[in-house]
Amino acid sequence: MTSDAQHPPQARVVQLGGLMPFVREWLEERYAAPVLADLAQPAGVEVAVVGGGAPAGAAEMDSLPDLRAIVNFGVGYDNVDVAEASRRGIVVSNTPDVLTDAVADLAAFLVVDVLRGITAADRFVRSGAWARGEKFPLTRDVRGAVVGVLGLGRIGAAAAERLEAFGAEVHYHSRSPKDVAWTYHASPVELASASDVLVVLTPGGAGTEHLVDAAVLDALGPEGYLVNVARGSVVDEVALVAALEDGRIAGAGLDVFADEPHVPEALLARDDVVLLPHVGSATTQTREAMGRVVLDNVDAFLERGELVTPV
Ligand code: 8YV
Repeated sequence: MTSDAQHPPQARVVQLGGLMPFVREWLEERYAAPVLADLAQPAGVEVAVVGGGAPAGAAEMDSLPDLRAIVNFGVGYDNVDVAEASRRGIVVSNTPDVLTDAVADLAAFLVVDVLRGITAADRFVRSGAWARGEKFPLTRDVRGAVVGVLGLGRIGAAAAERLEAFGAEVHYHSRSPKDVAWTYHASPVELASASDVLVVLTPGGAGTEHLVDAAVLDALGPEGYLVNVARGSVVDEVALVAALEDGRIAGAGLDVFADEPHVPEALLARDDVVLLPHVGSATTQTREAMGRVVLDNVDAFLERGELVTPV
């Protein structure tokens, strides 16, 4: 095929938003994949790659008449309108498994942090309080704490194993009981009332929106902590801020928010919350592994019309 600046080769792969620079480079090198805005000729594009929660909905699908696959960089795909895609015969993939350990690590770290006050203690030292002779308050053992995992999928189970190694007692709620030794609760409210720390690890999307509401937070209670490494949409953030302000829960560890990268002003000032910039999978090794799953899906789809990790 010949090409020049006026007649670039017909793209088969396009980049939608939210992709990390190294993934964009890989897509450019391997498939000469342009970004949607630079696409000269939309006809013929079969695969769209998206990441970072950027939308892949009806508008993006409308602009790509020959689209047949959406490849998502990320295990969560609430940014993709899967129902609309399947109506159009478009298949969707994500990046499961390769990020399980990194996200489960971060979930466990946040549980340890909210109980032991690690980042709060760091702020205490930096503020000069220790040097002034103040004493950092006693915290709480992880051993013996009841950790309630809300959503016992791959990441939830991996987080539970880590927390068990710390001596925590694991309880969980999922749509149905699993074949595990941990204690099942039939609803999020029941799980929260049994838990010292409630760890949110469900998928995002309409099915779980505000699953953690004021009633769940009240069930968690004034000694209870919330940890969320799933999606901000799963927690009613207004109810969370109110519960913290009223002392109806003890604190929170949050890696995800309703309107990222915006964090409610009220949370920024509080010492009883740990705030992270959505870094559950953000290690070099894990992000590269996710990138390779993306390429495997694009390759498999272009070669044989199949995805390796369809949702
Ligand atoms: C990333 C994530 O923030 O995989 C997910 O669902 O939330 C994270 O790994 C993001 O998707 C990377 O683009």
